Formats: sequence, C-alpha cells, structure tokens
Amino acid sequence: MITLYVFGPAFGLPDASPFVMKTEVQLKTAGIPYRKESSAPMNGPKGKLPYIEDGGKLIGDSTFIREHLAAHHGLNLDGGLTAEQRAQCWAIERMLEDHLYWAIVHMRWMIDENFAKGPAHFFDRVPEPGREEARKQGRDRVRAALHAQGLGRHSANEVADLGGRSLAATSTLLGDREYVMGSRLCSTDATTFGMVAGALAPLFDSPLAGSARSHNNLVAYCDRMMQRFYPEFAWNSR
Ligand SMILES: N[C@@H](CCC(=O)N[C@@H](CS)C(=O)NCC(=O)O)C(=O)O
Repeated sequence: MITLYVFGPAFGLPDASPFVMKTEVQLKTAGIPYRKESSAPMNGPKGKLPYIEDGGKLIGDSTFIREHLAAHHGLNLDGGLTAEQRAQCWAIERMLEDHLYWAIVHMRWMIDENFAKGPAHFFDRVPEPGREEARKQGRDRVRAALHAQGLGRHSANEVADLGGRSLAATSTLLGDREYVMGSRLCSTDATTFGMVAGALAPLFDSPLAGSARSHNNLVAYCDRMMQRFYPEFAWNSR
C-alpha cells in the first residue's frame, strides 16, 4: 500500500502543506488505498513534503506523484478535458503553486504574530537551550528562500497585493461553477483547494487572509471541498 508522508494537521487545516492536501485529494478521488505517516521534509527525495513510498520506491513532488499515480494506479482526473482546458489547468496550477504559495509562506513566516502562533511551534520539540536558535535558523532559511523566489523583496502589503491578485484571478475563473473546470472535479481542483485553504487558514490574520475571505465563491468552494474530502475535520473558514 502507498504511504503518503505528511506534516499533519496544523493552523486549523488538515495538513500544514497545500501540496500534501493536493496529493491526498487525488488519492481519495481515485479511490487508491494509502496510509499516512508524519515525516520531515529532509527525509524526502526532494527535501520537501509530500513524498510517497510505493513498492519500495520513493517519489517526491506532488506533480511527479500525480504522474506516478496516473501511470501505475489509474489516476485519471482530467480524462474529459480538452487540450485547451488542460493547458488552462497547468497555467492555474503554476500560478497557485509558484506564486500564491509563496505569498502564503510569507504570511505564515514573515509576519511576526503569525510566525509566533504558527510555524514557531514546528520547533517546540527541539530541546532547550537550542530551541530559540533553531527557530531563528528555520525562519532565516525561509526568508532566504522568499528572497530568492522574489516575493520576499517586497513589503508585507505588497506581497498581499500580489498574492491577492492570484486569489482574485482564481475567484474569477471559478465563478459560480462547482469545480474549476465545470461540473466535474479535475486534478487542478486538488491544487486549488489545497492552496485556497492554505490562504484561508483560520489561525492567521493578514491582508492576504482578508483577501481570501473576501471572495465568497472561494470560501464556499473550500467549504464544499472540505466537507467532501475531510468531513471529519472541524473546519472553520471565517
Ligand atoms: N513542488 C513541490 C513543493 C512542495 C513544498 O514546497 N513543500 C514544502 C511544504 S508546503 C516543504 O516541504 N518545505 C520544506 C523546505 O523547503 O525545506 C510539490 O509540488 O510537492
């Protein structure tokens, strides 16, 4: 059976990582049996979560995991889509994973109050007296990643402005549809759900979270998806 390596619930979400939620939604939609195990990014083949283990093989990165599930486990969420729709799906996924995601990381790690009540707790199990230093080093690594990506060079308001544009675009594309591409769930819904939920994470307050909460269709979409995929989870989007 496939093992999906995850962070676990955090920040009022079923998992701290939108990429883990994306992968789990795909496994659930396709009815592929799996079990979950907590892990740390450094254990994965790409140094990130999620990764899976399947028949002794480790696969890292949610997109390569999706490919593996398609090749070996019959995952086919995009079967009914046209070539143009598939191209749109890829463009939406890249916007969310390579742009909005980093605005979410900024919200969680770079706004002092959010860091203190959120990611700072990732280091709670580091023994004293090194805990504060581990927190500082962890935060510095994320700051450097944000700087290299580019969003980290902007003020918090500018990051929220840019991230808010990706949320607004997603809201416009979704419109009043049930799913991103219409009445049938496709693989991009897994990404969209994970990322919109990440922006709506109840624990955090920021202009970016405010922007996410201002799009009623995104909130309702996330509520529906949460009910479908994590009915046991106490989700509170507002
Ligand atoms: N492209 C990867 C991104 C995964 C990713 O960014 N995971 C984050 C958590 S949301 C991570 O493990 N970060 C740890 C690190 O960068 O050290 C995917 O699609 O799986």
